[in-house]
Amino acid sequence: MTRIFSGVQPTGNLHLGNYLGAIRNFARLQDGNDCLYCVVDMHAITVWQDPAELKKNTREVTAAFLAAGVDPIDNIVFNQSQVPQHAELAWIFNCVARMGWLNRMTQFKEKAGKHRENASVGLYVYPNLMAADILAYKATHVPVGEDQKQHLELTRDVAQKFNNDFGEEFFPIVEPLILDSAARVMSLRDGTKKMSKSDESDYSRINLTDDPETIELKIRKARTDPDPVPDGSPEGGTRENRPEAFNLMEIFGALTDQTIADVQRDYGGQQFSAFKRAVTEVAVEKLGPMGLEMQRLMADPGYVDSVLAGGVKRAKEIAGPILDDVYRIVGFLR
Ligand code: AQP
Repeated sequence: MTRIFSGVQPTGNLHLGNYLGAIRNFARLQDGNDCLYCVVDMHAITVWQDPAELKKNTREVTAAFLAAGVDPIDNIVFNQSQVPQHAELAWIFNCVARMGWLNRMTQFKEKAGKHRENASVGLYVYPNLMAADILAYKATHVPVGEDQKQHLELTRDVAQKFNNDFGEEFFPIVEPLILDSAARVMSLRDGTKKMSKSDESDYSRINLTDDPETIELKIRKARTDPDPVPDGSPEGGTRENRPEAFNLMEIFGALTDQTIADVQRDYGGQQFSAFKRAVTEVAVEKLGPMGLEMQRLMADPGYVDSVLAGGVKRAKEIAGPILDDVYRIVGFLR
């Protein structure tokens, strides 16, 4: 059986990119696989989080999983901090991973930026916690976007080194799950930057809780150029020279399960004003019901918390014995 682990950080402003790049696929992967879907609150605090907001955002991500169709009975839905084995295994991995490996992580460099000396130590060792998230369950597959490939490679290196150091094939060497349906969604204001929770401009993203009027406004205001929708001909341009145009086409394609070629065939040569109306219609149709369901769930925090508590119990049942074995292998007295 394939065991899949994936997580989303409760850092607020869940958006269309999180949905098309990750959460939508959670529901698609659940059939026939053993899936753990985690709200990674310990990753979130590697940068400052307001405590009250963190609680709210943790429930919001859980609500998004459920509203997107993840079944919490078939799958394990939980938040990371309630399962102590994540932190325990991360410490072991802090002692397995090498400084040189972490120094090469491009996401740390991007997130820490010029203020490297002021970044938290947690942000630096984030990839070790991610390795622990996956290996505490001996997960075999992780759905990853382009941005997480390097971290997954580190998970493989950590598993391999642990196995070599202790002379036991204990951890599996996890495989990336590259999904055709996982889209990379770019900012509505700048087609060269990914749509992101932390972008200062709310107009750069469509939030999963936006109402239809807001979705319409954001798509209408989305940056494009004066040329018509690319039609696939050389004159129509490329993703490189028309990133915003291609981003809107990719969003439309992802929401309707069509390829760029399909979108070009149907809309190529039309004015963007007309195409934006089509994008709005499909975005409202797909996201509207989900946003409402998220709001309904958010209004019932007791229920959301009970889903997490059920997931936590099941997650501990898997991770507990694995950590016992790790401690035994390492030589800790039990
Ligand atoms: N723009 C995107 N397009 C496609 N997939 C995306 N993901 C994020 N942005 C896009 C995917 O969503 C999942 C959860 O991401 P995360 O919460 O762990 O954090 P992130 O990747 O750092 O997301 P953000 O929105 O960019 O947050 P900030 O601004 O806080 O850094 C992941 O599978 C991710 O690939």
